[in-house]
Amino acid sequence: MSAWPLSRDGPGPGATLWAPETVTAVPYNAQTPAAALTEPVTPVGAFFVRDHFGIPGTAPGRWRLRVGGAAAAPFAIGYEELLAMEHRELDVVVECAGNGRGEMTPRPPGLPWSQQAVGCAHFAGVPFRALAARALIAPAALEIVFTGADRGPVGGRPTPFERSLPLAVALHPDTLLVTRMNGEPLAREHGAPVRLVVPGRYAVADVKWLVGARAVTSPFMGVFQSEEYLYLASRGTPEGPVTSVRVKSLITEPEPDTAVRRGHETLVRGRAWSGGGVALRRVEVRAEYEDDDRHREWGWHEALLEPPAGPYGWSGWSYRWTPRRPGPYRLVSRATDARGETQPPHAPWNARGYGCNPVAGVEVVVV
Ligand SMILES: Nc1nc2c(c(=O)[nH]1)N[C@H]1C(S)=C(S)[C@@H](COP(=O)(O)O)O[C@H]1N2
Ligand SMILES: [Mo]
Repeated sequence: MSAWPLSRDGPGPGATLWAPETVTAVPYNAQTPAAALTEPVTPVGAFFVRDHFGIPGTAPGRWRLRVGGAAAAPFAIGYEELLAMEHRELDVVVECAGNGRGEMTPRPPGLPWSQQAVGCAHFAGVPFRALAARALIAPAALEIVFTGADRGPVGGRPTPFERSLPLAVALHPDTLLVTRMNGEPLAREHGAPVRLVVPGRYAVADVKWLVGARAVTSPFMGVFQSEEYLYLASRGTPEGPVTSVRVKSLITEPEPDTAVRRGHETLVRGRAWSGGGVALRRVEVRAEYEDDDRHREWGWHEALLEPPAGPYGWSGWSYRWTPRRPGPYRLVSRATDARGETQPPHAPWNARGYGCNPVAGVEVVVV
């Protein structure tokens, strides 16, 4: 049973009614409200939604997943049969590669997300490798192409949402065909009845409304693989595909523009995560203020880091701050992971606005 209400069906007893904040109505794109980011597991009703073409209608009873391509024993599987297979459960941070784009200058094209196209969910799914084993994938296979049931015009041609994964990533035991999110059957907007979840990668890999998985023997060149979701320098030079989630943190408390009392302890709290299954090493907090028109900052202070819910979940953290002088302050946080990757001081600009993970924070007033 999920502890979280599904706002779609009306809240349960004592439930909070959540709703994502709409960014575009058609297709539906919405970000997680800041208040929901204080929850260790993001409620489904609050979870951000990113759709390129809109939500296709797929009834679980009619759903089939075709597994084939370069495989000796291609087959199709139905929902009931997939549900009966052994499931694995993982907490996973799902973050859009464009999260934070709205804060880049100049603003790259694309949805102007602030830093709320992110959430952490408790997923249950069947490792894709169990199906790959049954399909007898050819030894020459390089990648698996995953196909969603949604499609729309790209360059005048109807194009399905398709993404590929290198074979080794597709066959990793944590790459899941997800049927449940936070203990409930997958919601329509999150890919019902079945979606892919590739923990540690930016969420464009997590193909929703999954209907196909085919092995290919040469690199897949679909538009969402070879034209979109690339880090591009300002002249358009490709600098590699969007893959692993970059290290990031956010402050959830105090809320922006809160008044806090001088000489009193204020609890600063937030969340931090990294990608690729890499653990966090530390989170630091810094208080900045203007004095005689000069920018001043105190050093970084290490926050108390809570253990994450597994290798792909996020961690809560807290820091007790006692401000000494009145006036406007900016509180910022910085996470560093076990690889030594740390949040850069400024947004790492690229032409499409991906992987935006600078040190960021909230403004508060000390009274
Ligand atoms: N079929 C399909 N899958 C998709 C997409 C899509 O448009 N169609 N968008 C991708 C992108 S860019 C993101 S960020 C995540 C968002 O997942 P969510 O809507 O469940 O939060 O889904 C991914 N999977
Ligand atoms: Mo995304």
